Amino acid sequence: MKNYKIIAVIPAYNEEKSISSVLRDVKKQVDEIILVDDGSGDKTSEMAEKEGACVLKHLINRGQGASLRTGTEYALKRGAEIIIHFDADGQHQIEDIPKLIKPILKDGMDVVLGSRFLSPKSNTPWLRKIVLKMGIFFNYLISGIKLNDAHNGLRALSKKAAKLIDIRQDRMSHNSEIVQKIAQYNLSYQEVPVTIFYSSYSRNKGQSSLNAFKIVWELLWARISR
Ligand SMILES: Nc1nc2c(ncn2[C@@H]2O[C@H](COP(=O)(O)OP(=O)(O)OP(=O)(O)O)[C@@H](O)[C@H]2O)c(=O)[nH]1
Ligand SMILES: [Mg+2]
Repeated sequence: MKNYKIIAVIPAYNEEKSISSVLRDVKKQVDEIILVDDGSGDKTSEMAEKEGACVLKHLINRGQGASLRTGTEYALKRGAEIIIHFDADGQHQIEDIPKLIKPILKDGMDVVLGSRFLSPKSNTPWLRKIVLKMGIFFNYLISGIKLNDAHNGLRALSKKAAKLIDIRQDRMSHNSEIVQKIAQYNLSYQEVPVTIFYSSYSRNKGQSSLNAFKIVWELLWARISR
């Protein structure tokens, strides 16, 4: 099982408060970590280097989607067989990583998506729950795929899936884009329960619920301007 090279790609924007402990934890579960510093103005990069992560830097802030694209491309160059997308803000749990990897290794799954709604331990705020349920419906409309969660940044991609899913949406719309591309390339997928923990830190830093409108617009625009 351990012959597979597993690389975690961690997008980070001004995460100096959480990054060291996240990296120390993730290191226990993967072979390598690629941290993409998305134009942070704080010590995110320095702290990540201290923890031994391979740090790639965007000179300006480009968004989580662009960071994942940068990191995923490099992970493939480094010979990753499985790529884990993991957030830098401490909301994801390392115990969930083996659950994401298993369906790829055991059943040859292409993509494994984390679902916070399949885990009773997630403490998702009510407004975020409503927005995410709308996101689930939106993803269904654009892809025909009905999931239990939307916009969950914790996922695992096989090498094949990572090569096919070239993320073009720089900001938060990449989550829906990934679902759309799973359908487009007819990739196999599975959802597994993962716990997303909303702390006061992540709530203050995290996304505004109004971003949902921006995501819908960005994806519609991508279709119109194609
Ligand atoms: N906000 C933000 N995060 C970024 C950016 N680039 C990379 N990230 C990283 O992307 C990850 C997710 O960002 P969040 O803003 O927490 O998004 P989220 O977890 O989907 O949303 P919440 O449910 O509100 O926490 C974190 O590890 C961020 O550090 C960026 O431009 N803006
Ligand atoms: Mg977050």
